[in-house]
This record gives sequence, structure tokens and C-alpha cells, in this order.
Amino acid sequence: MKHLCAIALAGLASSAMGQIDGQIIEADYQLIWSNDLGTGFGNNRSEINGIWAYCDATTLYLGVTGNVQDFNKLDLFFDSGAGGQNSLRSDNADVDFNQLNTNLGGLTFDAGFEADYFLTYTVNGDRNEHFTSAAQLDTLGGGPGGFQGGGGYVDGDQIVAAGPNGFGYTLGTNQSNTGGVGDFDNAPDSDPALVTTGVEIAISLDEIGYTGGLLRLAGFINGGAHDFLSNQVIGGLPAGTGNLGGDGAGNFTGTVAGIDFNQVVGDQFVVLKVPAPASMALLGLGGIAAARRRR
Ligand SMILES: [Ca+2]
Ligand SMILES: [Ca+2]
Ligand SMILES: [Ca+2]
Repeated sequence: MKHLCAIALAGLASSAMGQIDGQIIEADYQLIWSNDLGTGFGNNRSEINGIWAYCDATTLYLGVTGNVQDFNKLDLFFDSGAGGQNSLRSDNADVDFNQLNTNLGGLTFDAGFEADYFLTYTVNGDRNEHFTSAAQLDTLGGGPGGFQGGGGYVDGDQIVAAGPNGFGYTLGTNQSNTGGVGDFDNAPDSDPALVTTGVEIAISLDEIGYTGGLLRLAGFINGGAHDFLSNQVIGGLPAGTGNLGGDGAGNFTGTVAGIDFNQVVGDQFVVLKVPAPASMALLGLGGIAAARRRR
């Protein structure tokens, strides 16, 4: 297997691989995007401050700084190869009491973003239990997926998941953040780009089916049943946007089927970059997304 991330390996050869502990502090991490919208889901309880990433030859390292608590869900979608789902289907694997199908099914990403892999993570309100599930999102549905593990935790603990495709991921968490974005319509607690704790994931590139080209990430904090979108959305929402709810207008519908990110200004996804060497820092932004659009 040969892919762009492999080219960056030379630049990482001397760097020590850090622990997957929810502290996004390893020097290889690059800030991909940071948020500027106060959370509608509870300051320092459920917020996204930034997306950090780097790759080595086999693994994507991803940091989502902030917090996810009260059994709200951090829902992540990887567009890691050709095909996939621009609108989430309702015949995917049974994940989280089938809510991937019954509640997330129908959500539509920006044109050209076709999700191939779903990973979700949740923490309870007492911040001492956590769980993760994942599924492959095949173009025609029916991919593998299900519960991937969890249980009691303290900050710094990991879940080592086998992964629906058998290549696996390791997820570490640290829910101690008190900085970054504030409550909705309030000033930030601190610069969101400087928050260093949250959810850290090391996931096999084979697990997400990445074989080269753009590697993109969408995601958000969602309600406890994957049924009510917050305003904490990767890629960002326009200033002043409140929780999207189930219909995109803040209303609870019991599903998020009414969400269509084409109706929201800007890209509700990010391109994960490969770090040094500098010539590889950008994976060719702009225009490519449209060229890859498949219907
Ligand atoms: Ca895809
Ligand atoms: Ca905060
Ligand atoms: Ca959009």
C-alpha cells in the first residue's frame, strides 16, 4: 500500500510517538481548524475547539480538542476513498441502538463529501464512563459496524477498539478542558486554538480504507440519541448560529434527517493535512472536491 501519508514518514522518523491519552501535545500535530462559535451544549461539557492531525505510514492521529459529556455524542465521519455516502443511508450497521440508521439516516453532507467511515464517542455526565462505536459506510449500505468498547475511565485512559474492519483504532480521552469557546453568545474562555485536551484517536489507515488522495473529516457534537445537532460542527457554522437541532433550524424532530449542510454557508468538513516535509503540507486544496463529486 502506497499513499501520500507514507511520503511524510521521513519527516517523522526521529519523532517519538506520543501516548494516545487525550492530550494533543505531540509536536507532529498540526492545527487543521479551530472553532469560534460558543457552544449551545454546555460550556466545557460539550464543545469542539479544534481539529489536529498528522499521519505516519500506517496511522492517522487525530485530536478533537474540547469536551463531550452528558452522553452527548461526538460523531465523526471520514471521507477516505471513492464512493461512500453523501446522504447517510438507513441500512448501515446497527450502531448505538440502531440510531446510526434511525436518527442519523438522511443527514446530508456538503456536495462532494461522501462518508466512508463513522466513528462515535460518548462520555457520561459524571465523566467516569466512556464508550465508542464505529461502522464502515458503504456506497450501497450494509457495511460492518457496531460497539467497539468502553467502560469506566479516568482522564488519560484509552479504549483499544478492534474496529469493524479489523485494523482497529485506539482512542484516548481527557475531559479536563475549561478553556476554548464559551457558552453560546458569550466570549471565549481562551483561544480555542490553544486548547490541548480532548479526544485523541490513532486509527489505522487500512481501517478507514484510505488509499491516497484527499482525506477529509466531517463531524459534530450530537444529542444523546444522535438526534439533535449542536452548533459545534467541524469546519464551523456562520457567526451567531445556534444549535441546528433535527431540521437545521434548531427544532427537535427526533432525527437529524432534515440537516443538509449544503444549506449552511461554508464547508462543514475539513481536509486533514499531512505534516512535514513542507511540500507535503497541503494535499491540494480547492477544486478537487468538486472534481471528485459522484452521484
Ligand atoms: Ca468517500
Ligand atoms: Ca470552554
Ligand atoms: Ca455547507
